[in-house]
Amino acid sequence: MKHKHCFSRSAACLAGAALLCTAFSVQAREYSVSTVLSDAFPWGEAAEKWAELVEERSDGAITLEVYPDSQLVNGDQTREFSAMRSGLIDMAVGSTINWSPQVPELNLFSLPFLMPDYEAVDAVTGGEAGEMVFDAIESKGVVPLAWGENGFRQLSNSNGPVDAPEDLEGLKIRVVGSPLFQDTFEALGANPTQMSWADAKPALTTGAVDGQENPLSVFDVARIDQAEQMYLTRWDYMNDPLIFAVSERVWQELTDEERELVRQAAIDAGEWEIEKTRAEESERLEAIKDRGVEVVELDEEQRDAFVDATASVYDDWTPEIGADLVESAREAIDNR
Ligand code: X2X
Repeated sequence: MKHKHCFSRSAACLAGAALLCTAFSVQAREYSVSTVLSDAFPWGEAAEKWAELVEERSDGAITLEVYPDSQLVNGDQTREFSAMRSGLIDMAVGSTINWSPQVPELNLFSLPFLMPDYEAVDAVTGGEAGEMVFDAIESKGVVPLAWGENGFRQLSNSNGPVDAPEDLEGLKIRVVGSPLFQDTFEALGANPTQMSWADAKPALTTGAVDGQENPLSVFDVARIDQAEQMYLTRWDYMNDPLIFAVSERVWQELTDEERELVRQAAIDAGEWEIEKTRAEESERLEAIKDRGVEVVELDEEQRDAFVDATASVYDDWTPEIGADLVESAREAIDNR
């Protein structure tokens, strides 16, 4: 956190009441916000929106400075949560995937084909399961405030159309640094390689890997098609929610009123970003198709083959995530 003494917009300062200014100087506080993606992507836009709302509503007393590209953790996005916990990072808008090595409950969202549609996502994040996830984060020394969304993750590769697990046989797929993804892609017969986002595009461009998985917005903005990824399978196999959070140290510094302000701004920024991300999906898909990418849509039978092939992931990961949490999420989805 940085202090900006006697912030310029203070009317007292402008009136030249120097003494008053010293006596009542409002120390504008600046906090760092870490993100993996910049504001060229919905993810970074969510963080910028949060910053904008906090600055506006606190009349400049609190400012948030967004640091994209995982730069505060030298590109290693799986260290973001620990850095927030230890107070190196003040705040973050982070992915459940990247924080899952430290918070096993977050693997819930990566269970393959758990959430079939947006209603399912909202039922999980907005219900008891979402609260359980937030409690798990809080018990690790980070204060979660609101949800955002990176989106449903889709599969791309440079080899050919994928509409059955057999098509993935032996393909080298870049996955995020979370062991669950390793298991999912091994169950599908692929050859997964964990690497950071910073390393992903070079690895795709050089052909070190054949494929990757990310939401349409990421594929579109990062121009993954330029990295030979001309086949995309829309399989909606997992939704990647984002979480707005604050380190415990910073939270302790805030007054009750400020906490409420920061929390409400996160909720509003998250809702704004989720709506925008979802509304943009169809344009993104068109843009991707216009660039010549062959898009495969799965019918029910084809989708079921992927569901069956990845069923073992549930056996291995449910104890890790917590059977109660998985059950609560399933109930929420069934009753959505
Ligand atoms: O690394 C990725 O694939 C990304 C950008 O989607 C995440 O940070 C989870």
